[in-house]
Amino acid sequence: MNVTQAATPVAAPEMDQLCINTIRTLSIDAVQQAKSGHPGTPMALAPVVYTIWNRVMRFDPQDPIWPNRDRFVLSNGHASMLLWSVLHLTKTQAVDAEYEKLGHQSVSLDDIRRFRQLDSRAPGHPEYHWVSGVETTTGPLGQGVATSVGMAIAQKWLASRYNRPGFNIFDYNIYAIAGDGCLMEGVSSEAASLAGHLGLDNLCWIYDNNQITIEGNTRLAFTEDVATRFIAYGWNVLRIGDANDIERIEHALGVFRKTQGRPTLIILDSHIGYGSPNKQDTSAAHGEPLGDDEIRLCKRNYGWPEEAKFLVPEGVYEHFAAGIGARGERACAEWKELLGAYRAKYPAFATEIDLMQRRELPAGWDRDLPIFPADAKGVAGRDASGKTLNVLARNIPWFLGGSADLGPSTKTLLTFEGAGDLEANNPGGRNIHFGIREHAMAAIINGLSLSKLRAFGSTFMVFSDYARPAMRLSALMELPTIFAFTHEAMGDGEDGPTHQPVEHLASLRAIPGLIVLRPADANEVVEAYRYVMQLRHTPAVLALSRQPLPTLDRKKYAPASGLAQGAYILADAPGANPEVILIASGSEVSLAVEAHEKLLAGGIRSRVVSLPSWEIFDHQPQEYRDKVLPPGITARIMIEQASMFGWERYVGSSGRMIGMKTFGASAPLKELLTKFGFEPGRIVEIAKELLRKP
Ligand SMILES: Cc1ncc(C[n+]2csc(CCOP(=O)(O)OP(=O)(O)O)c2C)c(N)n1
Ligand SMILES: [Mg+2]
Repeated sequence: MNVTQAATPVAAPEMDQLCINTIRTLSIDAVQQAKSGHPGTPMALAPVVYTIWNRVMRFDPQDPIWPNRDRFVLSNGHASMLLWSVLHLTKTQAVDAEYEKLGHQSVSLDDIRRFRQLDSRAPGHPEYHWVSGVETTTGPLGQGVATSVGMAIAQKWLASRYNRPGFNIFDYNIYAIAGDGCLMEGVSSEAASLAGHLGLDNLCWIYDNNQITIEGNTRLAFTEDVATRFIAYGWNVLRIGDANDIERIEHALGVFRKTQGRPTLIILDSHIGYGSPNKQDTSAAHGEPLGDDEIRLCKRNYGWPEEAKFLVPEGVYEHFAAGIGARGERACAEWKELLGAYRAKYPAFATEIDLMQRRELPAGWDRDLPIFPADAKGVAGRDASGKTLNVLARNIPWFLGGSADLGPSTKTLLTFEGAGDLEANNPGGRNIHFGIREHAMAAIINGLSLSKLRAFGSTFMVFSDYARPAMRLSALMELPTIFAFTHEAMGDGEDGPTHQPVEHLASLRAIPGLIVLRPADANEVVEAYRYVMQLRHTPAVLALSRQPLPTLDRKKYAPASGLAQGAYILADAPGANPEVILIASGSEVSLAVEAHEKLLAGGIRSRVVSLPSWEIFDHQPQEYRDKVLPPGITARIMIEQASMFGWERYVGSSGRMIGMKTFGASAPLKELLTKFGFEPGRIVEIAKELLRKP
């Protein structure tokens, strides 16, 4: 039976309770209808979500991308029905990728009825980009809270650069809800440690301490003292013993807002499946529909009409409109007025804010980018990157980043006048010291990017594995994040197999929507950054060499700007009529060029294709791709110091590959190149074999 339009329940509890129970029952009904989902946690957390949204948060449902809004992150993303319920009940409006309002609700009641179904704006987990009002994609536990640290760093950074006396342009807070799973995951520990170090007092995590996860009670695997851990991190820790006590919750949130110099953790003791006589406090309430009989019992407990489904009682929408709706609208309007006055007084800063919000770049962003002269000795990819990053960061005030304690080696330190270190007492610094926390680094970069800052992170390529789950979310969220990974092959020779990435390029190339670029020389590094900086909705990895790579003579060979096509003909056979094609990326391009010269001298018509990016090349028109790699020429050799996985697509079944099948070895690079066959002579030999020439 469908009684959405039913009148207010007879024994109407007070309005707060009615709203809370609306969130609970929408969640229960949606999960039941979908025959899948997670009802228990929304039932338990409806009061805290209600309190944050309707009593505390400054968020304007009419303008969900207002830059100074408070952020709400549901890190336990499986409880997504909490978010769909509040987005619906607050009538939050939909906005498109171009930041235009679409004139309809972000989440309709129909979407909720179609929870977890194709095209519904109420998917299984919160999806940034898909549903307006979702601040970050969550579901992989721990990511949301880690990302929220990036959001908090961003707020402090924005405040530091743009706020002026009488103009608090950025003074928002970040609220994140986390479950046991989020706090068990390592990434949240990394992020919490850094948040404590940076004294992020704009950040409040609410820990749903229900002592239940999927396998049962947390006694099974999680008996640490979370409060003591967070106190040790330097957080303020509050505790609420009853998740239904909204006055206490509101009070604790007030304490958070008054706390200075440290983040706040509110430990909220809750009962998963609250109100369910047979499932409350059991893992059975976590991840499956309650079933019709149990739902009736729950509704009876809530004083709800037992047969009603997807019921939004009279007065509920109005109560949200009078709470968050009115408060948010007022705050947003006041802010827009403030920004108007600010614009008159600080026009240049206001322009920056405008540009940043639309992910655009300031005029002259690429001025003074270096041009490297031909040089056989060459420049290391990481050095060219460092020079380029410094120019870009000087030109783009809101471009910032850092590395996981490898800055001196990855050359990502910003050294120009005024760049500064981002620290608790200098929140406007441009160098972020993430510490040896690659996973949190990537999640924090996501948080910075979600806050519209342009952010980069860096470590050795081999440790990209430690950052990968958050990078995957970067791609899923279509964020223009930048990962500068150095020591991208065997250049780290003596450090040996633990430091020599092999499968990393292949595994990063496998992430949909992530652009991977492995530049061949210093000028390709510059072009790679030029390309990447212009991306507005795409993350990118730059794979950079540790060792110097010859700077190719661009008068003799094709210009590095060809990189923007993903692959280009660097050196060609006479008459553009090759019989063999050498395809390479990064450090192997110059080997291919050497081999090419030898082949030409021996009367063999070869072509060298520099292929720094599969993803970009694959997006070129067929005609261009066929020009670079003519289908008729099947004698092809690929050379890359990495797993060959996937290269067949360019090499074909008649071609050959020189790549890595093992984890490398510990030795000087020169010896490794000989051992593993990365030598021009070998390329020449294989070319002759392929062409059956002596
Ligand atoms: C990284 C990661 N590992 C595993 C899962 C699968 N998973 C989803 S919810 C859950 C249990 C979470 O327990 P808790 O955070 O306490 O949530 P509660 O059931 O209390 O809401 C697990 C293991 C996941 N979503 N993400
Ligand atoms: Mg739990």
